[in-house]
Amino acid sequence: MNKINNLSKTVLVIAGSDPSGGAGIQADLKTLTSLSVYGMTAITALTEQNTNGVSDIFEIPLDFVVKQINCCLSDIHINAVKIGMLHSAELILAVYEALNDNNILSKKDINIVLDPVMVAKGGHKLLKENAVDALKNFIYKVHPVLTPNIPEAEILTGMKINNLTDMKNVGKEIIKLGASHVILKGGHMETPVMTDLYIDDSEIYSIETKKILTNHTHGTGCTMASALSAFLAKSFNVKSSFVNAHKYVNNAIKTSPKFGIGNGPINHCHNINEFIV
Ligand code: PXL
Repeated sequence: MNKINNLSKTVLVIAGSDPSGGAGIQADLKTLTSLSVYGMTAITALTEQNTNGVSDIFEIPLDFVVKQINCCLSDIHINAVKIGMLHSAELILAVYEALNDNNILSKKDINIVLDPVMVAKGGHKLLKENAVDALKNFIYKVHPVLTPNIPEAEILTGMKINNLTDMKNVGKEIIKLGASHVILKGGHMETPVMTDLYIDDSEIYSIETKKILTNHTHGTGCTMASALSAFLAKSFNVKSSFVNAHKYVNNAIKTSPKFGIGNGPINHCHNINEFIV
């Protein structure tokens, strides 16, 4: 017997495009779909990239990013927002104003996940250096669920991370910057066991996993944030969403399809059953 999947929850993704399909908007939509959540997108930038890295960026004009946000929000209800690549201070402000004008920021039941994307794996800057203050201002005003990796957490706080204690301290500092919750991803640590942290204003919870030795991890950050937004959209609390999203990403890394000659994508479809007619 076929099980019919009734879609009811939706997420608006505000992020950049990765034509090679492993990161950005493409990863977000695959993740949301595989977790049975309806994704909508406002594209902030087109990147020229493949598994070897980003070689160019075309910024979508601000007014057109705002138009994409407005046309979605004026039509279809949303349960969560996922924000990725925001490239400039002007865009960060425009996105804030668009969410505010559409009364999204005052709705307590709509979680906003902000992945503070700064640098692509090959080193290409996805956020201009002079935009970090604007991003901190956004965090202060919006109180998002923030999902930094270690380099991003260091830039946001000006603190250095060398070990797990540093990670915990930096995470608590990011709560002081205004994030409601921090999911601090430990993948950049050179240790055999990798720790990802959940931090709120009263608790630190960690998930440890054996580091998977692979270079097929392109788009794990985007995927983690969109998986979180999917579970939040389904009304899981932030901690349970973290546990579920972590499991989803871990299994996606373990089953990566090994595409491309560089840093390949992960398997966003690992949880989808074969289509049986
Ligand atoms: O993972 C960071 C990221 C976010 N958004 C886009 C990207 C990347 C990394 O390459 O291309 C569009």
